[in-house]
Order: sequence, then structure tokens, then C-alpha cells
Amino acid sequence: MSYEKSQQIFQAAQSLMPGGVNSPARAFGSVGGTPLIMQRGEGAYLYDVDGNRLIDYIQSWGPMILGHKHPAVMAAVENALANGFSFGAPTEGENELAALIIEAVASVEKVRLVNSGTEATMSAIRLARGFTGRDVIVKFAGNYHGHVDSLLVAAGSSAATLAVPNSPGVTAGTSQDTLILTYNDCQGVREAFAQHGDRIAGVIFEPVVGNMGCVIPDAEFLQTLRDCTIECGALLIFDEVMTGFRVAYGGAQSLWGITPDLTTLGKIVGGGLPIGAYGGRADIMDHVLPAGQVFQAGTLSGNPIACAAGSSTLRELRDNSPYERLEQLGDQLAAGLQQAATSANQTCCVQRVGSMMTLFFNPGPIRCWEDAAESDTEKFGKYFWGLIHQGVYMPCSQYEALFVSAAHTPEDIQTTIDAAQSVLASF
Ligand code: KE4
Repeated sequence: MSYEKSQQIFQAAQSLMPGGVNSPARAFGSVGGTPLIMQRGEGAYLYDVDGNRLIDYIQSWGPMILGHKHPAVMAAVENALANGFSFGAPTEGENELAALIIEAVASVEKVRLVNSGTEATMSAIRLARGFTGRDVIVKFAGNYHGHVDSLLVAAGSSAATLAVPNSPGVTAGTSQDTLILTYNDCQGVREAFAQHGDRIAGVIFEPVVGNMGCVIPDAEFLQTLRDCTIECGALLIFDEVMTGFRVAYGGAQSLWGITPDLTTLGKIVGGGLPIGAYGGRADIMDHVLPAGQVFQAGTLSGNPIACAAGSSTLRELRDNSPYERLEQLGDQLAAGLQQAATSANQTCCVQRVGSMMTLFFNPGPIRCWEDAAESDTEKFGKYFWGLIHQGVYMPCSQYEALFVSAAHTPEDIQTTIDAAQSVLASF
């Protein structure tokens, strides 16, 4: 396989965009080498500028659950394009997408459309603070919620819960109202609420983590979060930007049977076009301007083309549910990857919910960031590139989840397993 054109284009990008990319996740920072420049997608496949075909398990980091260029989504976007691109005025398509989200996610009574998952989480935590009149937000190490200043924090040196900035440009003042806890640590949650409960506006977390690799919450952890937030009058925010419509049509909350106060969404709700959303109890959402006083706005929020892509994607997921097939394909892939690692005497564990999963170079189980951080990222890099050379495109970091789409076939999965078998056997 040649990657010559990718290398030329990426080289040229270096003088145009920081690191040659518009999002660091694409820069192959943790696996090394030059990112592949993609030309087009078709179903389960991506084609790079050198004409290499790859079975795609990144799927634009989650949105492409139906696969690339799904006919129903293509038709909806083409129809919307015929009316123009953007008006800065309400359109009926926004009602349609909002109604689909409200119908699908039981806890969402009202929703606001924005342009990215980051905007959704940033707005949700502002709303939690505005609604409760409190300042403190709780998050968990290894959970990512977009590049929101107050959530770009790392565990502080003291008390393990005080957060400090983990990016230049984030001020101490911004991070001082963020508490950072350990995922799946019920005792830590109870202690933090005992100590700070009356100052906590909300807790935001990933109800299945994708951003430290796939990590699954314990039932007790979920219940502890719900109980503590109710007891202290804080809001529980499910960040379902990745899990929304991915792990189930109703999101992770429909699997876990926990009702959050607010939910953030993105990725799939836009069908691959820029959309985010936050929603929840109407009595909370009615605090958002112009219904209430919490400010949030956006020039392209509810963009007609993005809404058409999102609504057609959700309708397809609702009316021709792929979730049973995604569960079967996910199970086939997870079992095959685990078997490939075991037969190659590689110490790995696979953690999965539905069609999102991670092969960790780590004995596991992985329950929190401290566990995940023990993974062998160097081996992961070798595995990643070995698969690229065999036409399989996995997420370019140990700390991401791979995604199976409704366009993948059992044959694609078997091809992937065979490729993993030969790569791991070569270690
Ligand atoms: P965006 O602003 O990237 O649309 O969404 C931020 C976000 C919020 N919440 C969760 C749970 C997320 O996973 C994300 C974004 N996910 C990453 C990949 N894990 C996006 C990839 C990238 O940054 O390029």
C-alpha cells in the first residue's frame, strides 16, 4: 500500500493549520506516522487519496452509525440543499429533529440544538450553574466532554479532587470550581458530596466512557451518582454525545435505567453534519434564553442541512432498527479480537457495549483512568499500523472506542479478525 499522496498533502497542511489538522485526535499523535488523507466514504469503507480501501471503525468518531453515504440521508440532505443552506430564522426542520430526540430520549422534555458536542456540554454546565445558583461541577478523570475550559482539568495535587488546568490558556480561576473524581469510585463520590454537596451545581460524566477507551460504569456507581445529586439538589448530566443513539436508540440511560436531569448529545444526531444538542427536564430547560435568563446562542444552531441529515439518520434508526445486528456484529468482533490476542499470547482485554468497544493492551478489567493508563500504548501503535497495512482503520489511540456501523457485514468483521490475528502473531 502506498501513502505517498497522503504524505504530500499532510506535509502541505503543516504550514496551513496547527499540526496540519483541525482536530488533534486526527494527527496520529499517539501512534506515530502520517495520517491518511481521506478522499471519500462508502458504507463501511473509507478510500484514502492513494486509492487504499479501509474498513472504517472510526466512523468520524461516532456519527456514521448507518455507514457513509446512506441513501436515505443523502436524499434528505439533497432535498434540503434545494431550499438553500442557512437562514438565521426558525425552520420546521428544527421542530422535526427536536421532536425525534424528545421521542427517543425519555428524560428529554425540551432540547436546544447547537453546533457541536462541546457547545452542548458547555451550555449544559452553564445551565446547571444558572438553575441551581451554585458554582461547582464534578467530572471524572478519563472522561472527555469537549474543549470546555472548566472541564479541561486534571486532578490537583491536593485532596485528589481539586482540579488544576491541564491546558495552557485555562486559568486557575476557571478550574477552581471543578472537582475531579475517579470513575466507578462510589466512596469518592460520597465523600465529595459530603464535603462540597451544598456547592455542587452538577455532575457530568460519560455513561459509557469512550474517551479512555471503552469503560463501563458499575450499577452501584450510577445509583450513587443519582442518589447523591438528588440528596444535595445538584443536577445529574449524562454526556451522551458519543453514546446517544449509539448504544441504544434511547442512549445509555435507556440501558442503565437511570434518569438524568440533563443530557448532552452530538455526533449521530447530526448524521455526520455539525450538530450538538442539550436537553432534559422542561423546568430546567425553560431557564435558557429567551424562555429564561441563562444565555446561549449560535448563528448556525439548527442549521437546515444539518437537521435534515440528523432527522433522516434518527428516522432510519427508529424505523429500521439496526441495534440487534450491531449487537451481533459487535459480539463477533469483540470475541474475535480477544481470541486473536489470546492465541498470540498478548495480554489484552476487550471491553464493549453494543457497537462501541476497545481492545486494551492491558490485562484489565479497566474501571477507571488509573487502570487505563497502565495500557501498553506502544504495542497499540504497532497493532494500529499493522492493521492499516491490511486495510483496517481503527481509532488512532488506545484511549478511544472503535465503532461498528450498520453497513459492516459479518465478512468485514471476519476480515478484521483475520488481520488482527496476523498482526498480533507477528509481535
Ligand atoms: P465535539 O465538540 O468534538 O463535537 O464533542 C465533544 C465531545 C463531548 N463529549 C464526548 C463524550 C465526546 O466523546 C466528545 C468528542 N469525542 C472526540 C473523540 N472521542 C471527538 C474527536 C475529536 O476531538 O476530533
